[in-house]
Amino acid sequence: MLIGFKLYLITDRKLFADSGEMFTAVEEALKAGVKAVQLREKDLPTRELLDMAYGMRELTARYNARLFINDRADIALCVGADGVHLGQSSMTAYAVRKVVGDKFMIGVSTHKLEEALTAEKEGADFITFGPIYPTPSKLKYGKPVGVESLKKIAERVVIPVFGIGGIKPDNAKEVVNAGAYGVALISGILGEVDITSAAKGYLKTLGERL
Ligand code: 3NM
Repeated sequence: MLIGFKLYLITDRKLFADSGEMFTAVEEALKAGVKAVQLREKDLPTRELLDMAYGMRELTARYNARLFINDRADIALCVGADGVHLGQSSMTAYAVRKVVGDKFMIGVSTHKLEEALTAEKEGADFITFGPIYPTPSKLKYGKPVGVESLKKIAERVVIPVFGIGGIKPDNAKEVVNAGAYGVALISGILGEVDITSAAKGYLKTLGERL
């Protein structure tokens, strides 16, 4: 399947005073040319997450951008998202693929080769691999895996690999040079004061049309 984006923006409403501010920031990134957003608000009660997912679906659709919902295939299907992004404790890609069509995209977070190979075998359309570099919340994601291990992963899997974790303007090129198809990030865009220029910078590095 053609993925159609190389820059994968992930949300974190805790970077903002409220979720309205986060929507404004995501819209700025979409205006700058971001074509894929993952709604990742893991601690929200289901009903609130559903409401937010409807809102994000409406927003991303206006900019012809793909929407993924973290972990919750059910919510992704309910709001008409383009796909789900599964973690290592989520349902398996295999279980989800059995009940969704081929058009519904499945991304999987991986942190070692074995997880990457399993995700591919089970029908994932793409994976994230990381954390490549130290991240603001480093304890949550484990020790940085580095670009050398990214290189090994990219050589072994056929599906697109997005580098994730601590990706910033000065290291994005290195991630791509190591064989990543694209980059996934939170703070590199949503943590910036000038979201437009941050997003455009990554899109340019990735060779995306602006
Ligand atoms: N997943 P930032 S690292 C959500 O390694 C996430 O799977 C990771 O945030 C993984 O771009 C990470 O601000 C955090 O470093 C990404």
